[in-house]
Amino acid sequence: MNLTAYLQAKARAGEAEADQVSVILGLADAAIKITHLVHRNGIAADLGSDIGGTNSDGDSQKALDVRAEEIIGASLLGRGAVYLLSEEQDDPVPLNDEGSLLVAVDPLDGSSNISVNVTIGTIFSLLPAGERPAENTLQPGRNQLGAGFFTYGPQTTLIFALAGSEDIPCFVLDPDQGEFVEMQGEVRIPAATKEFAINSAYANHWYPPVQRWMSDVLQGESGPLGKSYRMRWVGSLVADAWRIFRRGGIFLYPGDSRPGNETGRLRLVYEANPMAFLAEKAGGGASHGKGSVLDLVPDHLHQRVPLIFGAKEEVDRLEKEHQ
Ligand code: FBP
Repeated sequence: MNLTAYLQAKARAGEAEADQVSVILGLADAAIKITHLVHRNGIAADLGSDIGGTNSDGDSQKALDVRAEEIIGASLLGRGAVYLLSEEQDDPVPLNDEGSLLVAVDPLDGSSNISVNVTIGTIFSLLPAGERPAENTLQPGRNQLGAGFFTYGPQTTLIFALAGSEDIPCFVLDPDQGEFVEMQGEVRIPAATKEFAINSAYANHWYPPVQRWMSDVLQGESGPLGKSYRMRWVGSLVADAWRIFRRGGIFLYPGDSRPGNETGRLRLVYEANPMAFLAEKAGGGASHGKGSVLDLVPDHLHQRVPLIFGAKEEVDRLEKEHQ
């Protein structure tokens, strides 16, 4: 089944609102255009090169960060979203006069991987616009009406979930037909895992709870957890997350003692909330160490948060270490 047919069926079943269908189809159009750019990277220009600017978080912007955001903004015109909240912008960007949604995006996640042909992606979150959309931009992730992400890698893929539906469908872009088609297999994150994702280069900066957890993990079969683990770290949240939603695992980007990283690196609104929404729907956990990410009320749009998500047993173990 293709994405359009899938969403139309969900709308008929009362599991998706018209604006949600329209916005996801708009984002899918944008993802097809971004895929085309990614496939042409290095032919006319290096889209991973710095363009000299920084975004509101102080990150240097790559050419593709900017192009991806422009494409997404254009693809959402006339599609039921009032504002675009973007990791690349200080303030909400007006989209349409009418609509029931706010759309938060990380237009291009994994910027450091653009130039080296490693999977990157686009993350999105749908929030209710309410009566006064401009005053409604700082909502907890629990309010999300839908969330998901695209990966641009060996394949362009899409995973999303809607608040009104139990399903977590995955789609792959069929390059012959130029449309997203549904993939086989149910998305469920197993409670137990032997695979973790963390950038261990920062181990000496981690706080004691994560250091204790990692020490147990690294002791393998002879340690308290009695099993040997594998490590994976792509350096693109979308790529590590896709793997976890397809085959399980645990992801951590904790806070650490590096200046500016005390509360983590990933953004609550653009990165952590969408992943947490999907993880909880998929039977996994999503925590900032001391509770669910989805219960945090952002105090500003670019707030950073420690993020732990995936296998429930490991999320619970990490929360115990934080008590
Ligand atoms: P960008 O917002 O610059 O794309 O960075 C986000 C991110 O790439 C995540 O996707 C990834 O998990 C993390 O940064 C990698 O960070 P580090 O380089 O510290 O391992």
